Order: sequence, then structure tokens, then C-alpha cells
Amino acid sequence: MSMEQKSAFITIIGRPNVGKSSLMNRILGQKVAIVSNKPQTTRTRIMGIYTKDDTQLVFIDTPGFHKPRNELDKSMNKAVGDGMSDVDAAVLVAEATAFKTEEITIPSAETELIDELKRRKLKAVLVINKTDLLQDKARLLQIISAYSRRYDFSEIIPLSAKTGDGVEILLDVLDRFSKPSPHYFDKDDLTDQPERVMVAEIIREKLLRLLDKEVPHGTAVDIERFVERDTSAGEPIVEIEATIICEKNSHKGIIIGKNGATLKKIGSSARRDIEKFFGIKANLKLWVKVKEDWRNRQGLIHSFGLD
Ligand SMILES: Nc1nc2c(ncn2[C@@H]2O[C@H](COP(=O)(O)OP(=O)(O)OP(=O)(O)O)[C@@H](O)[C@H]2O)c(=O)[nH]1
Ligand SMILES: [Mg+2]
Repeated sequence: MSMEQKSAFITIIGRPNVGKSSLMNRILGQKVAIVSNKPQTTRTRIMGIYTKDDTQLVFIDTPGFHKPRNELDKSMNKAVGDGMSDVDAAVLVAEATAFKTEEITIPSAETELIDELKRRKLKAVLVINKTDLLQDKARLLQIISAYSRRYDFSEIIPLSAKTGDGVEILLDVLDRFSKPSPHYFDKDDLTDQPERVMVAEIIREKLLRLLDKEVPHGTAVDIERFVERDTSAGEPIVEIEATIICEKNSHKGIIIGKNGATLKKIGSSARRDIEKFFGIKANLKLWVKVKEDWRNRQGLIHSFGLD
């Protein structure tokens, strides 16, 4: 271990769907957090570890901060607050395309997060994401000025997590928050998520991507079996059995689809990603079960690892 090692813990916060997980994946150069075009994709804190030379930046991706409607929402919002404890800095992610009117009005979930930054006296960088979608670049100046009136951000950085434009600038800025300290993780570590959790998340991403609005939000994935073995030909393979939990019988029917077609699609798409992530072949068996109103049942929220 060299004497010059530096580390920083950095939390990524913001409204749902602004691109927090996309940004973390882009920084890491690998997908460790699932992404979808639906809000509330991330449900728990997810660590992403970025090590370059002497510097280790430990990111904490958090669920989108939003008005809670059930017990699950409450534990998601709590994860945001927990993510802000014991970190060296925060990255608040906002969206360049969020403002439809001439005047820039900062969304209330963001002003609440800014109040929390103030309360904790936490250093923060504002990222204005999705600049690739912004037609009128002059708008950026107005957006930057509106946010800088709200908080004394260390820096405000427009970027695109999608194209990677501006991400290097962000990393240079974040490097300034690192302090001399031995690295907490091995340089090859990417995340703190156990393999089973990664698999459950990959399956949940497919549910979010292949199903309509209300159905995937009411799902959770339980991994019942996860075993690596060698085939008779001596090739490694991972055998996975998972249950998709949903809230209603009607949802179960939608997830399975006509003649099982939807479930098949979910399974093959998830299997491809699992094979890519682990670098070995995978066998995936999926079941669907109904657990009514599980998002309001603390015991079930706990058993799915969501608190
Ligand atoms: N065009 C464009 N789309 C982006 C960019 N960053 C993210 N997206 C898209 O925005 C959507 C939301 O991305 P996520 O990374 O899941 O957003 P999030 O903030 O983690 O969302 P939650 O976990 O629900 O809070 C996805 O469809 C992404 O592909 C960007 O820079 N440009
Ligand atoms: Mg996310």
C-alpha cells in the first residue's frame, strides 16, 4: 500500500429518473446499477467503487427522492438520508430538460434535498444531466444561475451520462474531495452488491423495461437458488431459480403473458445480461407469485432486502 492513497465517499442524490444510476455506471465503465425509463428504478443504496491510480472514489447511488405513497417509498426516501451520512460530498443530479416554462422553477423534491444539504453542511456538486437532449444551449446559463441562487455548490457541471460528455470534468472535480487514507476496497471491486442481489436487480430491470407502469412497480424478485457448477463438458454454469413477487392476480397474468410469452421474454433478456455480467453460462428458471399489498408490509419489505 502506497503512502499517497486517497479516498472519498460520494453520494449521488436527486429526483427519480434524472439519470443517477446511469451516471454511476458511466463513471465505473460497467453496469452495476439497473436503469430504466420509469421513475423509482433504484430501491436501495448501491455502492459503486471507482479506483484510478492512488484515488478511490466510493459512490453511493440512491433511490430517487419523491413523495412517499407506501411503506416501500418511505424506506426508499430513508435510504437517501442514510446515503448522505458519513460522506465527504454529494452529487445532486438534475435534468437539463426538466423546465418547460420560460422561468426556471426548481422542483420541490430538489429544494428539499438542497435544504438537507444545508442542514448537514455537506459539500455538493450539481450535475445538470441529459445535455444531449437540450436544443437551446443558452438555457444552461439560466438553469445554472437558478440553482446557484439556491445553494453554494462547489461546482455546477452540465454533462451527459448517455454520451459521456463532461464526465471527465466531474471526475477531476470529485478528486478534490478525496483525503489521504488507505483504500477501503480492492482495486478490482466494483460494487458491494452480492451476486444474488445483482441477479435479482437484473430481473427487475427487465420487468421495468418490458411491462407497463403500475405492474413493475409492484414487483420484487426473490432468488431461491443460485449455484455455480461445471457441466459434464467441464464448462462453468450458474443455475438460478427466482420468484417474481407481484401484488395482484391480474398482474400475475400480465407478467406471464399469453402462453407464457412475456415471462419467456423477461427470462431470456435477463439471462443474457446475467451471462454478460458473470462471464459464464446461466440457466434461469422464473416463477410468479402474488403477495397482496406487500409494499405496505414491513416484514415482506424486509425479507426482500429493501429496508
Ligand atoms: N438522453 C439521455 N438520457 C439519459 C441520460 N442519463 C440517463 N438517461 C435516461 O434516463 C432514464 C433514467 O435513468 P436512470 O439512470 O435509471 O435514472 P435514476 O435517476 O437512477 O432513476 P431512479 O433510480 O428511478 O431514481 C433512462 O431511460 C436513461 O437511459 C442522458 O445523459 N441523456
Ligand atoms: Mg437509479
